[in-house]
Amino acid sequence: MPELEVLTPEQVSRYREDGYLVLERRIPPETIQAVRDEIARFQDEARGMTESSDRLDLEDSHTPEDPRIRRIKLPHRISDVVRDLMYSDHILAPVRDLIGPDLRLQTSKLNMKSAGYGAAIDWHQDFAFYPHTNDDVLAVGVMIDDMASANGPLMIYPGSHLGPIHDHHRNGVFAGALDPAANGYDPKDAVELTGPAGSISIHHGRIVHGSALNTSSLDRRVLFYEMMAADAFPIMGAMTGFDDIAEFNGRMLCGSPTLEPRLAPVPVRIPQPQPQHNRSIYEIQGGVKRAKVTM
Ligand SMILES: O=C(O)CCC(=O)C(=O)O
Repeated sequence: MPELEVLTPEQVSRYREDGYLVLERRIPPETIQAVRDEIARFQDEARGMTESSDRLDLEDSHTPEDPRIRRIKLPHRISDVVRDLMYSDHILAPVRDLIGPDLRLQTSKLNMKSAGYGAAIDWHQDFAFYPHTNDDVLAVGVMIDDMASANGPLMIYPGSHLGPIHDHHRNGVFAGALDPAANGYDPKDAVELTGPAGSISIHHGRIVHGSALNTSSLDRRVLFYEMMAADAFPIMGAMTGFDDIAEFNGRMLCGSPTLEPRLAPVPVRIPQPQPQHNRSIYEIQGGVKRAKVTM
């Protein structure tokens, strides 16, 4: 095994077995505060808006007078703070220890899950949205607020990243959600990824995960950076943009790109055909209501 930068061999083994890790207080408090300040800027932008834009995804209950953002889309493109954090070793060093050294960005998003109404996300596997030639694919979640049972933490089924990619279709169309009961998952086996603000979670692209509505009085904002080994190439039909090789390689986070995909025997389902409204997971899952995420 190459020398590890920040993780212990035990943490690496645990990630391989369980499919997730939580690293407490990994991001400096001043950086978390800077992200909160950026969020306040976007909240001002949402005032007066009547529908979602390519920057802000609005809650169904949003009104121009009472702005409610569900998600800030691709925040690394519209916030230097979020972009600098993405390229920092706070984020990349532990990921390099797991799937490095060469990493490419899939996407970034800041899920707001605001106090009182923040939207739920149904159970799903990220790899069902963007299957790749190998599964060195993961998501880093930066906890911008303390994340506890009460405010809708991310929940996962440990070890589910070693199983199949489940059916995320409904009526012959990709619906972005799976039915946990029909696939043998018992709610008592779900684990909540909690921690103080500044902690990060890392979850495997194949792990079954979701989160409940936030009915508490505490915000639960998580900034996700989703990424993969540079030799994981999207499979045709995956929800991964591919304009051309320059744009593809322009998403490198560290290390070197390659033209030689690594082909691993991973389970794959193609997320096609796509639903009519597919601009975000909320829209895709909104077309279908299956098992709600509850504990
Ligand atoms: O914000 C969450 O709790 C879940 C995020 C997620 O799984 C997603 O956005 O794909």
